Amino acid sequence: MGFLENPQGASVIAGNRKEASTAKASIKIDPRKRIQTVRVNQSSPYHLSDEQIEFFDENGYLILRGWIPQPLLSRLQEAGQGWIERGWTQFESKSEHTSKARWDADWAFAEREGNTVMWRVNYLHDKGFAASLELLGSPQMLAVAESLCGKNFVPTYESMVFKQEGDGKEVVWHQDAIHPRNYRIFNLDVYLDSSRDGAGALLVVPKSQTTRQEFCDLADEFGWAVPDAVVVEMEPGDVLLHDVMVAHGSPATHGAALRRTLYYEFRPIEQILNEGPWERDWIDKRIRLVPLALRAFERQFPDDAGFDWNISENLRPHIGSDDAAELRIAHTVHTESAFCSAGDVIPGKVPKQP
Ligand SMILES: O=C(O)CCC(=O)C(=O)O
Repeated sequence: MGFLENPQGASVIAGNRKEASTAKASIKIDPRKRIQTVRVNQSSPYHLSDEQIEFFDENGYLILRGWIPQPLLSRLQEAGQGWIERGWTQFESKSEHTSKARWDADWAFAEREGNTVMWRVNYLHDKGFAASLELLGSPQMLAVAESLCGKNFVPTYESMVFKQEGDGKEVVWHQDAIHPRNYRIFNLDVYLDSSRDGAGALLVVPKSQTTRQEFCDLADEFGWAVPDAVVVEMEPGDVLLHDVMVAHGSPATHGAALRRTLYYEFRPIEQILNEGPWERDWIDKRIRLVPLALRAFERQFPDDAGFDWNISENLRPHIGSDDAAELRIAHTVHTESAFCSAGDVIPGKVPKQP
C-alpha cells in the first residue's frame, strides 16, 4: 500500500512510539473530509490569505519567508544560544538537580557513537529568556494562530529542536499528533539559522496529513528518499507552518552548521472542549500565556503595533500583575512531550466541562 494512500490508517508508529499505537488506531479519520474554515473578523499584514490557507489545507504545510523581524529574531537567536549553554551547564551538574524527572523531560540529549549531543529543549518560557514570550505575543505569531484556529486559539506546546554543530541527531519520520481532523492543529516553526538540503533540513511529505501513516514500513522501504517528499530549505526568520499530522523528519548531520528551529503548537479551544484530551482547567492555565506574551512583546517593542486579541469573553483569563507568578500557574500544566506536540487526542477521553 502506498504511503499516501492509507484510507484505513495504520497502527504502527515510528520508533519509540509504538506503545501509543493502540489508542491512535481507534481514532476515526475520514481522509476525504475538509476541515471547516474558521471565520476571522479582523485582518492585518500577518493574517493568512484565503489562498495561503487553501495551500496549507491541501498540502499540510506553508512557508512564510522573512516572517520574523530582525530585532525579534536577534533576541531569539541569543535566547537559543542561552538555552543550549544552560542545558550543558545543567547536564554537567545533573546529579545535583533536584527534579530529575522534570529535567529529563525538558532537555534532551542523545548518545551518538560515544558522543553526547544535545538536540531539544521543551517548554521554553521558564528557561531564563523573555524572547520566547515576546515571540508568542507578536502579531506575526498570533495573527497566524487566529487565521488557522479562529479567535479562541490556545498555545499548547513550545520547544526548540536543533542540529548541534558538527553532529546533529536525526528526527525520524513521524506525525506529531493524531486527531480526528475536525479542527486545525498546527505547529508554527521559526528558523533561527539557515537550514539546507544535506545539512539537516526538514523533509515534509505534502498531502500526507489526511490520515495516519505507517512509518516503520516507510523508513524500511525508502529511508529518507520518500517519493514526493519536499526538502524545506529555510533562512533565519523564515517560518514553516505544518499540520501536526503531516509526515516529516530530518536526517542526522555530520560536520554541518548549527540549525535551530522553534516549534509553537496551537489548537482551537473548541477542539479541546469537544474532543479532549484535557479538561477546561488545563485550557484556563495555558491560555494565561497569551496576555503574558502580549505584555512581554509590548514591553520589548513599545513602538510596534501589537496583536488585537479577540478571544470570547467567557474564555478570557483575568491575570494579575505579577508575571512570574502567572507564568508558574501556566507551567503547572506541562504535558509529556511527544515530538513537537502536546500529544494526541485520546479517543473516549472527552473531558467533563463545568
Ligand atoms: O527540527 C527537526 O528536525 C524536526 C523536529 C520535529 O519534527 C519534532 O520534534 O517533532
